[in-house]
Amino acid sequence: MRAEVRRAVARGVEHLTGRQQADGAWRGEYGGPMFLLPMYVAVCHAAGQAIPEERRAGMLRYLRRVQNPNGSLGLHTEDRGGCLFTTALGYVAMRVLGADASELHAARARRWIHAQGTPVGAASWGKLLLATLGLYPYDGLSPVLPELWLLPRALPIHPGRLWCHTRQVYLPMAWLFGRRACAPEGELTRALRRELYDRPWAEVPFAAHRHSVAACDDRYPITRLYRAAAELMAAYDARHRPALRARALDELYDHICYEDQATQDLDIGPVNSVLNALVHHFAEPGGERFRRSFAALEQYLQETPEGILFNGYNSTALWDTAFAVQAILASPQPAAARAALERAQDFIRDNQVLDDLPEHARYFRHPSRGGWPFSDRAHGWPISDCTAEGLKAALGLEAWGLTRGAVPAERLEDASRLLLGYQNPSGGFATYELQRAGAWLEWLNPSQVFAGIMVEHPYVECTSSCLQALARARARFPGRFERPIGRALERGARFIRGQQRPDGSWVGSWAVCFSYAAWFGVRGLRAAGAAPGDRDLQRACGFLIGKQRGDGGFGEDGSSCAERRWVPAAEGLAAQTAWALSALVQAGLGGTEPARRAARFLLARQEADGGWPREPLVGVFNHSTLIDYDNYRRYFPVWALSEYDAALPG
Ligand code: LAN
Repeated sequence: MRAEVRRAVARGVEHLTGRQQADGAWRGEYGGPMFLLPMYVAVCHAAGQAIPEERRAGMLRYLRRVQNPNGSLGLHTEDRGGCLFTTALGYVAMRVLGADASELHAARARRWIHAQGTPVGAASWGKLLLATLGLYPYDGLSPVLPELWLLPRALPIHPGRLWCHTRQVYLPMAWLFGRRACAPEGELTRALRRELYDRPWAEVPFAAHRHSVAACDDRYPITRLYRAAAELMAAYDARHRPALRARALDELYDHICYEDQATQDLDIGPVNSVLNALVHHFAEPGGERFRRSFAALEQYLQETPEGILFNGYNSTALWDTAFAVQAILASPQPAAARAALERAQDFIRDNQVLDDLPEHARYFRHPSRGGWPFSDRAHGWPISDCTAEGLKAALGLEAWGLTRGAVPAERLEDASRLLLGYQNPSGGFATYELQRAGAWLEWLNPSQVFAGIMVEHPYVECTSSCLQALARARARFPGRFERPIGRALERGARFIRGQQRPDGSWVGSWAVCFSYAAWFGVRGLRAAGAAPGDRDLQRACGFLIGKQRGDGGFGEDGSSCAERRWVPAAEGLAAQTAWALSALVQAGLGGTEPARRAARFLLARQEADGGWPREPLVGVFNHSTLIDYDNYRRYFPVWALSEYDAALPG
């Protein structure tokens, strides 16, 4: 078997290196969420930006391709039931892109929208976007008050304490809401008003639908607390003082411009990048800020065989590259890919963030110096686990002997210090920032379709990555961080153990789901010093082995994340099997039958070109939304098989 495994790894590495890009990075398709492309098209329409013919065709092709047989669009491409928020926006997008109302796909979508009760039941983000297009009146919305940004910073409900993605999305939303920003009414507006609703526009009782939500969109129902807060805010909004509103809007605009500047107009994510462009259009139509902001959206668009999609981030470059490097370094013959590793090292080195942002505290930004982002330096928002995986890859390359292009020692130290600063009092690590408010703020989540978006939470995945990186940093700089890293490892391990469920599993948050979290849980504890025979590691393996399929593979369905339990997939998947296999090996079970069977499964699934087949989406965010990590099926099997090989006796 050993020879077979080695051949598979060699072919897998060759496949990987063949897909490396000229700048040394790997980047994967990052589609999945179904609200992104329609939001982009909405902005083009509101801002009067014509979409070139070829592109319009590509976008239409994509929308039709992902449309469900029942006519709906899902919250993500594999959500077969459908979602009114995305279907309503998707329908508008189809029409803006030139589809006739009578055309088959549009007619089907419209029928489905009507069957769900029309957009009065769309989740809140959908209503707000429709409002900016004149397709839903602002008085039918739950308020997004700009004045919240003027509250004293010490208050737990100040927006500066929100999870950065939510903060950055509700920032332009509050501006649009406060301004009642609305595109001028045209022929298409009037047609869409007729098509979307079941009675004449003037007769729809929108104000009574402020909290209405169709069953398909009511995935995380708003709480009574939020409803009460929304009613209070609506009462205030009806009597707001114009001078205070104007001051609040200025404050928001200042934060929006800061975010644009800090990210070269890319903005932290796909949603605020689209919304910020919309804000600039309404603030100064055709102005320089709009031009730059709108131009930056190009970087999110991607042409694929299925049509043109809007990616969930400006790229996956750093994350993919850090993992690809570690997978190749784990292989028996990294030298076969030496040139690829050198180029990857250049990319990793050149995309570390070197400095803190000016006035970062005033703009609620955590320090950045020494961090790595998910994508690249231009984007510039460092993340705890991206910093950790970047650091691990950098240290691995240096240790393997690539010293000429290595990340300078003081920057490795900066990264280590930044990592130490990300640890929360609980011992756990969150994503971009420290926890700034209690988890109770989730009770005020207005989104209806996402969970866990209000504040930072500590995650097993992030914690594990950070512990692994810190353990390596301690070895790299003897005596330098001995005490703080020692303490951090102890506290982090306690957090990971505390998160383990009685059945030995951990719930994953950023990929599907238990196999991903097991991979991190086991590696994190090992890095913090747990021996292979550790009871919690063995419990984790017991859980995994109980889920192994007859063919040796592991497969969990995307719904596992929302349901918080292992829902078996139709078949075993390469990435998930790789995570499980690697966890077994790291816990000392590499020589056992379950590990052998998992390895066999991966060997059998490998394709002639050395890669693994495209499979259902394995990425996720906020419990509900699946997202594509297209390269996971390329490097994780190589990595796991390499570890399996190294653990084989003899
Ligand atoms: C991402 C992408 C990267 C991802 C990892 C680094 C892989 C993870 O380990 C930590 C969380 C993080 C940073 C992450 C969080 C949620 C994001 C930003 C996304 C999945 C990409 C898109 C998504 C974002 C929230 C989409 C917009 C929707 C909102 C509810 C604001």
